[in-house]
Amino acid sequence: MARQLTLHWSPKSPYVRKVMVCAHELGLVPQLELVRSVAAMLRPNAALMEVNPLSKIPTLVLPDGRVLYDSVVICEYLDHLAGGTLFPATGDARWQSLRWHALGDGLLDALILWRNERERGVPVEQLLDAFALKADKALAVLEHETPALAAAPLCIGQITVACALGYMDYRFDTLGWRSRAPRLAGWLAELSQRPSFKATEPIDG
Ligand SMILES: N[C@@H](CCC(=O)N[C@@H](CS)C(=O)NCC(=O)O)C(=O)O
Repeated sequence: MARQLTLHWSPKSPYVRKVMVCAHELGLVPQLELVRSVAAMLRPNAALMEVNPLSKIPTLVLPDGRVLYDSVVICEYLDHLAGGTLFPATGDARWQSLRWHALGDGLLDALILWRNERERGVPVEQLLDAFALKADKALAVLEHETPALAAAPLCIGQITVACALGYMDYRFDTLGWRSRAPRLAGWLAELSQRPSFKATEPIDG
């Protein structure tokens, strides 16, 4: 029996979800010990900072004590461990999947900052507008690229884009993005049927 990997985890974090979707796809969930860890920008978590100075989740502690972060590093480590194909090694498929990853992750970063800003007593309207514009433009690109997203074998790119869209549904349900990106919505609906996505839907609590 392989030794346990300890994952600092939360059911709400979209970055953790990326890791968990990869773990499900790769059959590695039984090797993960999930430690519920609270990570909030305004409240650094002293226990978490013992292993990750940035106080962020996901953080993965290996059996020999080495620590990995951030989410894409952990995803690639798991893929390597399982001999998976979620990170195409060469060629156009590699650059395509890494660019989709960057787009999905960048969208997530903007959504998280947007949420923080809108919850401040007096948000800076210019920032709110800028985040909304970036999300809108990212959706337009993804809508245009939906046929390619659907045609490519599942990799870190589609997983990250889908986690970003899932986070939009979770925290920005009033945005109504589906009417602006109907093909993308159809693609997400299909991908969301996979057990890896069903098992990792964000939940409060
Ligand atoms: N780039 C990081 C982002 C991780 C991240 O920001 N996670 C959030 C939770 S969703 C967090 O830990 N926030 C705490 C903080 O920013 O101090 C990754 O991909 O893992």
